[in-house]
Amino acid sequence: MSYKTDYADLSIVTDTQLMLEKAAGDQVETVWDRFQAQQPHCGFCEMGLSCRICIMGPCRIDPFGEGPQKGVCGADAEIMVARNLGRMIAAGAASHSDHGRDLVEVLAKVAQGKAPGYSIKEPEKLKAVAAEYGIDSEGKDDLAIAGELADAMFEDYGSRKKSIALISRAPQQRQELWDKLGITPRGIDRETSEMMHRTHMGVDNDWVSILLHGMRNALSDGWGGSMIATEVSDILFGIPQPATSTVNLGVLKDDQVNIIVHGHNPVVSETIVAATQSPEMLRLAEEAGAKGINLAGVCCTGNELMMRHGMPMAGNHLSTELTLVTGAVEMMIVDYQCIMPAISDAAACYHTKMISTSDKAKFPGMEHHEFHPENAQEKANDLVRLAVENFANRDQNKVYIPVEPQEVVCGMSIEAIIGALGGSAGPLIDAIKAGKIRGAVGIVGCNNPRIKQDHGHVELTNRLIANDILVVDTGCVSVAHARAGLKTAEALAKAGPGLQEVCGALGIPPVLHLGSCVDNVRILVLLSALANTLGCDISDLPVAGSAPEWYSEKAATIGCYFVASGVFTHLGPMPPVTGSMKIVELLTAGLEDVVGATFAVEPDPEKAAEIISAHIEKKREALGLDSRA
Ligand code: BF8
Repeated sequence: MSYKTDYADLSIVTDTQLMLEKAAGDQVETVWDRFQAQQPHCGFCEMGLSCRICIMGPCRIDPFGEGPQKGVCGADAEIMVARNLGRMIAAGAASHSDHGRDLVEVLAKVAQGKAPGYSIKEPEKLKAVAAEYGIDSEGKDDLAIAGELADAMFEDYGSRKKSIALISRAPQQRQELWDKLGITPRGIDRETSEMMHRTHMGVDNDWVSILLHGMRNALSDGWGGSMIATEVSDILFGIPQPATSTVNLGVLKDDQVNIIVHGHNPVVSETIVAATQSPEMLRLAEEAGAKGINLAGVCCTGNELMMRHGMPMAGNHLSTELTLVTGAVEMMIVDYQCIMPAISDAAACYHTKMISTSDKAKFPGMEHHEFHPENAQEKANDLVRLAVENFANRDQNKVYIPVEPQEVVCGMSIEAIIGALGGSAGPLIDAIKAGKIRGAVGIVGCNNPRIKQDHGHVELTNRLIANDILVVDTGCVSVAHARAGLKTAEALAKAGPGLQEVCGALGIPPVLHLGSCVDNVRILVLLSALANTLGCDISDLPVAGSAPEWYSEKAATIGCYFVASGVFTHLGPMPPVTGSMKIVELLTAGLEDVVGATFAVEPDPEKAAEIISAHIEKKREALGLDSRA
């Protein structure tokens, strides 16, 4: 069924190339087949010039000026592009922030003693975050503090505050700038809801005004919903610490029960970890003829488990179907986000049981086992038992595990990075000032079949580290870098002399794993700490963000909160904005005078590395540091 035999054109990843060949032989359709079937994509949609917000339409605007220049309501290109981008940001913010809310609900249930299987793993962090919300922990037990913190966080989602709590972590001048621009996020749900309102026909028809609110909406995610998701995950499940693990399809075991967790929220997968380690389940697995139970992750749920438990990662976004094509997976358990609705079609060609767990994320071809804080522990045991029973249905003739696993250093939370630096950001700042490290780049986001899988990430990173630029990663990029061996001590050989010296002395690789996509907020926290220590704003730092293979609305939101926070941000694929050159100009140049940072779009990673390096040198010069500009 696969349309192309030269799989090296689709991915730089050896296991992907080999599995695509097996998929073709097994008649399994993949995301690349469906991508090909969609060609050519709609040019109006690619430019942001189509609108289906109301049913006077759908409408489109002719980019060549010959056909209609306005929708039925009168929306011109600027309004149409801005409305579409605004709704994209709202969807991304809603996704991350609803994930955060689910964690706060677990925190509240833990406080009430109604969530067996969950507990407060980090009481010190609980107290520290509670203090940021103005909660006095004196004389209170952990559960009482957890209850008050959950209530305070729920308030951040509402309409009663002038600003959300955790923006106080941003440098003072950044907070003042947001106030001046009128983009300080007031409530997490409020900003998303307001974006949907503003972009209804006949509300906000000033494209600048829509896009400014887009930044406020994105900030409500970055300094709100996503930040809450990360902090509560740390409180409930532990602050990640450096560990070694393994990555790629080689992490699957042909003689064990293989369970894959997929999605984003660790609420379900954490209970699965515990269940797979229980003596009862291990005994059942042995009775079924398996040598053990092997739990591995894909996408951001995988990142959450890798960060906190050193669990192996089988792959990233474009590898999710191929994980099943190994024929070695007894069960895939999904929560939500980035789970392709077609994934069960791949599972149907093998014995894999597909399980959905969230009331808000149901899929064709999956058995639904709904998890709640009250029943999660019990449900996790039920599912692992079902997976073990399914081992008997595996057809070993269909099993193909194509490669050996690659080692990776993971678990670099901010706390862990500061620990590796000896207790403060001082040594990192000294290395930047001395020019041994020129700057740092957060490379984040997805895979997208528009770009050869992992090529955008790995090529860019190779060039940056060779140029003495430290790289931190999250999301699907973290798997790309890990698969390419960039998160090992050996990868230092690829780094420039300064980066090699500093990372070598600290015993860390040149590329650091910061976690899942909500964990991009760890980058915001680190940048705030650096800016506060240097007495400058985030926009003054020699740093950048990059999403070389992004696909998701969530990634669009992340890009917007990076830029609104003052971080110059590179994108590989072009967002759907080229229908309005005024908006392209604003995003790639005009925003510099507004928030001190812009976007740059460049699909070629070699050129992107040059753009990013030049930006970093320019910032060094402005700070009075030595510059290669
Ligand atoms: O939140 S990097 S493909 S898995 S959207 Fe999705 Fe993109 Fe992967 Fe994680 Ni993030």
